[in-house]
Amino acid sequence: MPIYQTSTFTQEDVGIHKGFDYSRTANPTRLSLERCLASLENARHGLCFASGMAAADCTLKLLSAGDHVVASDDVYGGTYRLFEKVLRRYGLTFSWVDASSIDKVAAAIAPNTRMIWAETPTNPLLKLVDLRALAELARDRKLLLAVDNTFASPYLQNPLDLGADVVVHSTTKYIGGHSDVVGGFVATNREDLFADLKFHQNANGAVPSPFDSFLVLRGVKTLAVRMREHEKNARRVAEALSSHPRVERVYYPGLPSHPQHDLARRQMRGFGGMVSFVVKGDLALTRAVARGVRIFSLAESLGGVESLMCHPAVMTHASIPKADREARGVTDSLLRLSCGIEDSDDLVADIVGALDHSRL
Ligand code: P1T
Repeated sequence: MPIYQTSTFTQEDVGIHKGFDYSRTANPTRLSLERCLASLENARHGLCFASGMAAADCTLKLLSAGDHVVASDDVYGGTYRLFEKVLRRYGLTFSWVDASSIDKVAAAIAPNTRMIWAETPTNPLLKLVDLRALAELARDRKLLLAVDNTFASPYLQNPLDLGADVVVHSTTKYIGGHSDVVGGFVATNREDLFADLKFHQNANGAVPSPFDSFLVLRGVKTLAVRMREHEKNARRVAEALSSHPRVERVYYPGLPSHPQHDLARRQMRGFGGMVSFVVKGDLALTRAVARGVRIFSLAESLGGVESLMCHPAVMTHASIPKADREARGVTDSLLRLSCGIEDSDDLVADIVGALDHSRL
């Protein structure tokens, strides 16, 4: 697909265009990406955005002032910030619950609840939400179910097939895959929701450029091969961390010790490339481990070909109040790894070396 680097399109006559009139509304390169990503999510409709947050924001525009959302409590810090610090000002309210328990989600539903928002696996604790069970609850209670599928990618999980109404992605991550573009995506099978989302996409205008759409299209061509390598490396790293004396706990859905390992096997086609772990020690020791890695780069984001390490409490999840964050398990001793596609032995040696040699 070429890059249609144009803002506008000549028209045949007044009010008669040739399929495209203005690039905020629609652009051929973006449309090609929207169709491609929709097909990967088995969706009839897809819409692309300038970022994952813009995609989430547009999804929440399906609601109106006075509506309530039940959201999974372990989410990307920016999602929490958007919901609590922006959308609350416009009259939406949110309850944060551990959505790995369907009973807790059900108990949080109020008369004005309109949507359930879930991430699975969650960022950064890799908790799972049973999407079939959640979809059944949402159907029974006539609520929309929106799922942020960024951590799994469409290669490993398709929430619409499991009953979700809307699936959301940060294409910045696995879909783009090369840490060179920021983008977002929303898909649905429902005509009414698509019409509303499309209206808001055009009204808000948080759309990706033609060049960024091209970059994501190019990145997604290798999604399958990258995901297999990410997973192979994550598994090796998770196993090595599990037996390290300086590690208190490892979060990885592919480990049989993960409390929802069976659900991961049923719901996903693999376990993904993200691993989080708790260092036995305080913030100072955890920082020392982060300083000790050479192949993992210390950076926010995930899902690119290069391995990244992040300290959620100080970096990606800093916008969540400390007490809330710690109650959810995002402590000062937690580190998150996005395992890239480098050599597995190199990655294991890097992280084990950093743990072995870290000094205060
Ligand atoms: O960064 P952006 O493309 O706007 O996507 C936001 C977003 C949405 N959903 C999930 C699950 C995410 O992880 C993110 C972005 N996350 C990071 C930047 C991070 O390091 O966790």
